[in-house]
Amino acid sequence: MVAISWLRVARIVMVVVGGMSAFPLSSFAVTIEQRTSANAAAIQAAVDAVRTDLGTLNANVAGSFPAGRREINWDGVPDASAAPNNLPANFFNVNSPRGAVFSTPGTAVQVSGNAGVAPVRFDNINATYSSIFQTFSAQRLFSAVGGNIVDVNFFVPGSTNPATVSGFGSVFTDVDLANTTSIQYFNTNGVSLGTFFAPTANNGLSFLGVTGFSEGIGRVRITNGNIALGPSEVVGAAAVDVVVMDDFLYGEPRAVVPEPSAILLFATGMGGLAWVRRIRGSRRHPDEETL
Ligand SMILES: [Ca+2]
Ligand SMILES: [Ca+2]
Repeated sequence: MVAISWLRVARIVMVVVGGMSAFPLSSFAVTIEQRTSANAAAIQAAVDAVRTDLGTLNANVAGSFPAGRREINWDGVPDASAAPNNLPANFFNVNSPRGAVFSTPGTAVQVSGNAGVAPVRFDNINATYSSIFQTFSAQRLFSAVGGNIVDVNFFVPGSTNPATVSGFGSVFTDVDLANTTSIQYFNTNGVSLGTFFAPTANNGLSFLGVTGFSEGIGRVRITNGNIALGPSEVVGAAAVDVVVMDDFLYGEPRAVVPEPSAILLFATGMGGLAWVRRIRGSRRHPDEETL
């Protein structure tokens, strides 16, 4: 075990110009907050900075607030929906409406157990895991099962109406390999807005949060390490990196609907086009070529 204190503390403000391979869309500005260390207190400032970017914490109720953010720390999930049981994919849109619905190319998602009830920090899957995973918020963590990818799809909380968020961040634990654990952000058309990597912190906590996109985020894809949790995954093996998640922070999910101003512009444009065609038609000479 390597004791790691401040490996990297960075607040990076990037203005990304379209055409770069990693950022295929038009120009946008992003604010990246990422810090890593071996204890929760050291990433607190980065988490708080992203909280400030996203706005005030909203209540866990149905419907959208005009602004602010939502959070999931997993800790209030009832035992019946925690390890060794899987978490219902829509738990945080139905049981506790926060507009986040999970899917995975694996088999399920799971929240870790509480002491005295079930093995903690995914020891139900591999008894060594509690020695490498720590919590940012005690006691529960979150992971995919049967895979290492989780997709988070956003909805107006408590509904099936698609929504977008203004930014998203996650705490990770035991990120060993650089450029491996990532969050990829997508717009509502499924176009990638960029992939960002979590910093490393062996046996520690990492945080990655990105805000400031020029368009809404309809989904994020979180890749945790390079392999699924499993009973035979050797902890400490150089090529194997198991990673799980703790707190999620994201902007208030807002309905995907055209802005009234956009509708007005579109209607005005169509009306103007029809007017031009009427004028052209009335002035067209019989020999004039038809457009
Ligand atoms: Ca937690
Ligand atoms: Ca790891």
